[in-house]
Amino acid sequence: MNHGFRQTVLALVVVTLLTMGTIFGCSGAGIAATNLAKQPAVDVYVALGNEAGALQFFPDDLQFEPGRRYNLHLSNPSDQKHYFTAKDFADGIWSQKVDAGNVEIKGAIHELELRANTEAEWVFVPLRSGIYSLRCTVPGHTEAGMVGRIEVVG
Ligand SMILES: [Cu+2]
Repeated sequence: MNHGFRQTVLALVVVTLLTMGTIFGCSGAGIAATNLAKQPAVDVYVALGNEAGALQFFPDDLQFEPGRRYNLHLSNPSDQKHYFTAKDFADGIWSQKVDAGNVEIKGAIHELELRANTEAEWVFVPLRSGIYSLRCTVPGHTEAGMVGRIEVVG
């Protein structure tokens, strides 16, 4: 089985289990989540702004594959707060957790605010492909170009 095919099969299994859970009220989603949680995570690093105060994401173009588990390391090295907002993308993923400071947050996450000089890790599995927009919703930042693109392909 080639890699792409395996991912497709995995994504279908996940969707099927999620659907079964909905229809039968059983723990299909729970089973899927358990299996997905065991995959080693692919590390991805994104900085929100930089020390010089640039209103940009570094990098501003992200690619993920459905069915793979990612650990998105977000950092804000600047002296002002920034948001990582990608609501449509977040609707199509399974969020395992967000680790921020000494707190681990479970459940659906749609938006993260990173205060100056902070870091967070978002562990998730994309479930459906698509092209999504990313932006910082601090007033004026989107307009200044603090936007990005997230592509889930496969
Ligand atoms: Cu910003």
